[in-house]
Amino acid sequence: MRKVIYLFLAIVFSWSRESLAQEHMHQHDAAITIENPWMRSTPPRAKAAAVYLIVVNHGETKDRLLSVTTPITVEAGFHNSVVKDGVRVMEDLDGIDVIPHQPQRFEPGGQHIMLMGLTQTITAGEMIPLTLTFESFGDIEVEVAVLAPGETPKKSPHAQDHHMHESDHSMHH
Ligand SMILES: [Cu+2]
Repeated sequence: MRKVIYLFLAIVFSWSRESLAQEHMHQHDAAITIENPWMRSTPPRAKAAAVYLIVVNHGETKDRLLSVTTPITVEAGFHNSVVKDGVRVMEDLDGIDVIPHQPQRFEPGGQHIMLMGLTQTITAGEMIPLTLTFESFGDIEVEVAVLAPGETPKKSPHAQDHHMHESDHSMHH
């Protein structure tokens, strides 16, 4: 029951935030943009999934990414994937600074957005709504593209051309 109430609140919240986000777009002329949000489809009964994207600050002042929410889970946060004593572990990040003209990448094998407590399977082709909250800029709403296993994300202007590791993601949570 508690879960149902939280989910309901999350949905109401995302609705009211949508109108706020639109106002922000006008006020700030999109000083911060989100490029190429994507995630993998999940296997049945998966409890967690990672979302990848790039945050670009086109402005002249530092901002900070504070939180992330989605109507499909009651719990979402930022993680960093690091190797400790030869074992890959997830570290919680409570916020991420977004420096002007230094794109912040959330990508496989590095920092990522973690959706936890999944109650549904996420299918390739779906678009998952996600709200990113910044200290100064406020909220940005994005639609996360769900890719099938093996499908490569499209290149965004700030994407790095390096080797991606996704395998580390199947084992945590
Ligand atoms: Cu994680």
